[in-house]
Amino acid sequence: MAYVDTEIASQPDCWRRAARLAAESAPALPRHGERVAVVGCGTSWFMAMAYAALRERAGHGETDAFQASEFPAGRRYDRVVAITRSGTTTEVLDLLGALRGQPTTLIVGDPASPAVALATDPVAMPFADERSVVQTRFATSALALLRAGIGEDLSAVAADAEVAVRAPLPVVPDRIEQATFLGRGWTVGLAHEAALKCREAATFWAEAYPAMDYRHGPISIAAPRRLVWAFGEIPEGLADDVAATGAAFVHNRSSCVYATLDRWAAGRKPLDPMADLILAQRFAVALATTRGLDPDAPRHLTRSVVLA
Ligand code: F1P
Repeated sequence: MAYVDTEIASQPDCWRRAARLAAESAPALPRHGERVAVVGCGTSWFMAMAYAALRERAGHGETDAFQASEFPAGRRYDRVVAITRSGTTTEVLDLLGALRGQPTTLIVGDPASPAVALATDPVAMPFADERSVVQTRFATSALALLRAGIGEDLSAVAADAEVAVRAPLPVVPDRIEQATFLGRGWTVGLAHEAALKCREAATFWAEAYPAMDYRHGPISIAAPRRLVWAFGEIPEGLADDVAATGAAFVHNRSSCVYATLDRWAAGRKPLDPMADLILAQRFAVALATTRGLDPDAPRHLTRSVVLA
């Protein structure tokens, strides 16, 4: 069994711990009304995107997300939140160094990492750190912590995660040759993360777009034996448009492939999109297995990118 399997399965407990940690570390998290930027690289950037959309939608204040290297130098925020599992990613360390003297929250997996000393308000989540290079539980636990920090009750979300770690997958990996993930609002970040999991764990061709943009070109890729998987709300008519291409369509709220899952969810549906992401993580690992790959050890990738 790969490390990533165990790490994926532990997400329900990790999310509950993250929610408790949010209460304990409230002074370190963004305050109501603050103008906030959230940064990270790779998976951590995608979690930043999801949190930024959720926080702003919840009315807690303007919130932007940036890949750490693309932070607009000179722009002032009340607080910058950096997400990094390793605490060693060069672009994140460089940015925290450049922001010295300003309020910075760090959500980090390794409390002994160099990022900790660079932030004014570090929040460590060693319980969610991982052995696999491919991130799963740290990313979702960081998002769980941040969601709890804007007042969301994570208990139902963690219960959805219990379903998602055990339920049958909504699609059989070996019949699929390409996947496109879609989202709207905060689930755009989840869609990017799902696609990254397929690329990292399984060297599999996967793309991600805001759902409304899908018909502006990316739909040309859709075909039989290809997959479109949407998180959260979807635009009206999208399911029909995908069906007309012959591609498989997976969606928590409208797809017949979720019929089995609904039984597992004991009538509680739809699953929270973060639990839906667990299914996509498991899909990526299943793809890797189908292709004879070790999902813990992605090609050309290390635990973090440390630049010379
Ligand atoms: C960021 C990251 C990961 C990616 C790979 C390289 O790491 O880009 O998302 O999967 O492991 O590093 P971190 O800053 O969150 O440690």
